[in-house]
Amino acid sequence: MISPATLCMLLQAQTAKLREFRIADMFKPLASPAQSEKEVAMLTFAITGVIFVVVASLICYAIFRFRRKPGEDVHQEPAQVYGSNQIEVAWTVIPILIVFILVGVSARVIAGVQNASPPKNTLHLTVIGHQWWWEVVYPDYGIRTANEIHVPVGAEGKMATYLQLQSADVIHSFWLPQLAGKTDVIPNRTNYMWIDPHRPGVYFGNCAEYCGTQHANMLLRVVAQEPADFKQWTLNQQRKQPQITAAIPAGGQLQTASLGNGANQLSSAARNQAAFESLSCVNCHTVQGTAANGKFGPDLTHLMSRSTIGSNAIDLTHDNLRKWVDSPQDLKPGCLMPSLKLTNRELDQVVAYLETLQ
Ligand code: HEC
Ligand SMILES: [Cu+2]
Repeated sequence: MISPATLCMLLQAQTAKLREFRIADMFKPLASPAQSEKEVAMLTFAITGVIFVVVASLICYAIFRFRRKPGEDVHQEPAQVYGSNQIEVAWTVIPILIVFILVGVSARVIAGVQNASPPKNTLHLTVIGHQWWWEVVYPDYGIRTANEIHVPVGAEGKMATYLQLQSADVIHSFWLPQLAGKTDVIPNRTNYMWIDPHRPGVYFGNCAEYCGTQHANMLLRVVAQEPADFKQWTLNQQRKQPQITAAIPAGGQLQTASLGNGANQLSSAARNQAAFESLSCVNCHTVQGTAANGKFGPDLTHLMSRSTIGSNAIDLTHDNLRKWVDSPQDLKPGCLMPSLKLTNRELDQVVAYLETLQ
C-alpha cells in the first residue's frame, strides 16, 4: 500500500514534471537537428493548412450555393456534368507536386541529419537504455554515469556531441524535443544521432517508446556546459572513490577485521562504507575505486554530482535519497531495484556513505 504522504509526494513530482514538459518545447529548438526538423514541420503544416482552407471553403461554398431552394422539386436531378480535362489534370498534377515537394524536403533534411559524420574533436557518447534509466558512457574519458548527460555547447552547425544509442533490454526511444527528433533505441543494434546545443542550460526529454511499467518515469536530462565547465565536470567524474575498509573478498562477507572487535576503532566513514559493502547494493551498483562493482543498476561513483535520482523522476535530496534506499518501490513502483528492508541504523550508514560520493 502507498501511504498518503508518499502519494502526495508522487503527485508533487508529477506536477513538477508537467512543468518541465512545458519547457521541452519542440517549437523552440536550440540545436541544429531540431531546428531543421522544425522547419520541415512548419512547411508541412503550412502546405496542409492551405489545402485545408481551400477544401473546407469549397465545401462550405457548395453547401450554401447548392441548397434546395424553396419550391424546388426534391426528385429532380441536378444538371449532370461529364468529364472536364482541365479539372482532372489539375487535381492529379497539383497533389503530385505537393507530395514531391514534401517527400523531397523531408528526405533532404533526414539525410542531412542522419548522414552527417562527426568531425574531429567531437565528443563521443554511448547511451544505453535500461528499464527504466539511462546509462551514459564517455569512452574517451573513461567515465560512466547515469541519466544526466553532460555535454559541451556547440557552435551552430558544428556537431558537438555524437551519440551511439543501444538498449540493454527492450525498445526505448531517446527524445530531447529541443535538441533533436526521436531516435529509437533497439536491442542488438546501434543507432546514431548528434546534438549541438547552442546555449548552456538544462534540456529535458523522455523515453518516447513504451517500455514497461515505469516508462513514464524514464526521463532524460542533458546539461549543456561551456567547454571550461564541461572540462571541470569530466575531471571530477574521472576521480575514483577511496576504499577505506578492507575490500570484501569475492563473493564473501566483509572481513571480520573491519567490523568485529576493531569496529569501534574504525572511523565512522569506514563503518558507513563497510555497511554499504556488506549489503547486496554492490551486486548491482559500481562505485569506482572500491569493491562495489555491480553492473545492473546505475553507476553511483559520483551520485551526489547529479541533481536527481530514479532517471530524473525524483530530486536528489537527503530525505528522498533515504526514502529511495529504504523503499524504491514506493517512489518508482515496479522499478528493478528491490526494497531491501534495511534497519534504521543500516539506512543511516548507507545514506551517509552515498552522500560522500561527490
Ligand atoms: C537487484 C539490483 C539492485 C540492488 C540489490 C540495489 N539496487 Fe539500487 N538500483 C537498481 C536499479 C535497477 C536502479 C535504477 C532504478 C530506476 O531508476 O528505474 C537503482 C537505482 C539506485 C539509486 C538511484 C541512482 C540514480 O542515479 O538514479 C540509488 C542511490 C541506489 N540504487 C542505491 C542502492 C543502494 C544503497 C542499495 C543497497 C541498499 C541498492 N541500490 C541495491 C538496482 C539495484
Ligand atoms: Cu520507455
